[in-house]
Formats: sequence, structure tokens, C-alpha cells
Amino acid sequence: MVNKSKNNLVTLEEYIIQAQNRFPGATGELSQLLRDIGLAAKIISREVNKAGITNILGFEGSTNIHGEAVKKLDIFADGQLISALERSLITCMVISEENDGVVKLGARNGKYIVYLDPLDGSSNIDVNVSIGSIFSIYMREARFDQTLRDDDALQPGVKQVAAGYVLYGSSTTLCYTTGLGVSMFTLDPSIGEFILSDRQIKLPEHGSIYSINEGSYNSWPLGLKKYIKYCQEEDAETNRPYSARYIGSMVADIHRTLIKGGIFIYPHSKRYPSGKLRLMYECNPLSFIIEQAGGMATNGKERIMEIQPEAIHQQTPIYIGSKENVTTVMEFLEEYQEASV
Ligand code: AHM
Ligand code: MG
Repeated sequence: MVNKSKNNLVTLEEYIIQAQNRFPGATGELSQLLRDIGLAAKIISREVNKAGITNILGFEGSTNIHGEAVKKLDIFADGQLISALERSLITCMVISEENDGVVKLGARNGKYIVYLDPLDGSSNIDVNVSIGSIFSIYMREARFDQTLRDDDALQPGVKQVAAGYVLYGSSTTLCYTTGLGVSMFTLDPSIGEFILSDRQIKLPEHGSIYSINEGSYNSWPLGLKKYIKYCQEEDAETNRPYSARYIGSMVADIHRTLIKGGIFIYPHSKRYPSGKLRLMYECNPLSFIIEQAGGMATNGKERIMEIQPEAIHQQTPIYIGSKENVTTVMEFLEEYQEASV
């Protein structure tokens, strides 16, 4: 981490402008979009921190596209992020976990399409465990004189122009990439600013932590069962047994993986035949971050960011983290492929 003296602090706003100035032809629109997300994140962070005293915990009463009970903070976060994007007139459409269809904004000629998971890890909201927001930004590819179509949003993850997350944990952290490495910021609540804490995060090539919901063990693919047993075996040379850590908020589990290395897995299972996590607003943006930090992300067969999406809410299995760990689990999956569910 960069250790800065107090008079050498760089705020998110300053950092974004400095980055933009390195590209003389830049219009400043992407910078504006990132600043808008930063502002919404501060408002969400404030609300998350006082959730217990403002009657915003609990269920809102409806269910979302996935049939899950919608919580009030999810709705609040969704509203804050969408209105921040609406205000700056740069984004033509938003796809959010909390909305069944594409949300077309007033700026029909806006250059950007934004995917959001406004509040990820919602089962952790009521129990004061870390949650997060995730964003993924694409350039609209169709010509601007053509009508905006829902399909304009179906681009593979390799086309993301920026992505990131905000983790509401013991502190609030914002991490983003525009494809030139990963930068990390920490919110200083006393001045209401995100302060740069690391310009270029790199995750270890190999980590000693595995992260998976072991409750579903019985319905995992055989190769995965064998890999987790391998993680638990003793071998001093490869630092095994590994430690198990699972928070149940993908943002928090990926944040730990980014810093400490290791692997996070959400496989397909009998309960979730296509995996649980959503390709467009969970897996692609977090894969972009992890790859930019030197890691890997796959669905077991294919690089996550190369999957051609067919639907905005589609799900995928994911194996993501340090290169060595992901490569090893893929070898296990390959070896036991025939015998798998
Ligand atoms: P959510 O977007 O409804 O919160 O669901 C996604 C979350 C991820 O953050 C987390 O990795 C996963 O669901 C946990 O699922 P499970 O409880 O099945 O382990
Ligand atoms: Mg989510």
C-alpha cells in the first residue's frame, strides 16, 4: 500500500482527472461517469453505516427477477446509482440486478451502457457483514443515429471500458480499472473523500486461501470435490492445507482474494445448474479487476470475459483468483470431467 503523508493525499476526483490528462483526445465523459459512481457510493456508504438506526433494514416486500426477496437498502442503492448516471447525460442505458429489463435513460444518444449490482451480498445486510456495489461499463457500439436496442448491451466482458466495485466493510473501499491496472481508494468519512491507497494492485501468483460455499459439496462436479480435498491435504512445499474463508458477499470475497491471493469459486450444482452468479454485473467486472491485477477467471472451460452473453441476467459458474490456483482447479476439472454431474 502507498503510505502517504497527510499533505500528499490524492482524492478519487484528482486521480481520475490526472488519468484523463494522460490521454489528450479524451472527452472527459468516462471520467465524469466514474466520478458520478464515486458520489453515489459515498451516499450508499453513509446509508449502510447508519442502516440499523434508520429503519432501512429488512425486506421491501417485492421479489426481483431471480425470485429473491428485495431489501430496502438494495432499492436505495439502485436508485442512487441510476439517478447519478441519469444526471450526467452520458449513459444511454443501465442494466441492474434490481430491474427485470433494460432501463433506458433520458440521454438516448449517451455513449455508455452501464451494468450494476447495486448492493451485492444482500443476505449479509441485516447481520452487519460486508456488502458491496459492482459496476461494469461498455461503450455503445451501434451507430448513434440508430434506435437504441436492448441487444446493444449484450457485449462480452473483453469489451468493458471500465469496471469496479465498492466494498462497504470496516472501511469503505473503491477499486476500479480502465484496463491499465487496478487502483484502490479508501473513503475518509471525516472529509467525505475517497483517498488513493494503491495505484497498481497486483495479487499474488499463488495464494493459500480457498473460498466456496461448502454446503453444496454433494452436488459439485467431481473434479471440484477432488480439488477442495487437495486444498485440505498437507504439503509444506505448496503451503497446504489452505485456509477456508467464505463471506457470502462476492465483493468482499474478491477483495480479500485481490489482496491476499487464493481462489474464489461459485460452481454449477444441482441447485444452480448454470451457476448462481450473474455474468454481466458480478462475474465480468470482478474478472476484469482480477485479470488486471494479474489473476485469472474462468467458468471451468472458458475465460469469463470471452463468454458471448445471450441474456442480461444470465448466470455462470466462476473460478477466479491467483493464476496458479485457477490453473490447478482447471486441471482437476479436466481430469474428472467425464465423471461429473
Ligand atoms: P446477491 O446479488 O443477491 O446478493 O447474490 C449474490 C451473492 C454473492 O455476493 C455471493 O458470492 C453469493 O451470492 C453467495 O451465495 P450463497 O449464499 O449461495 O453462498
Ligand atoms: Mg449480487
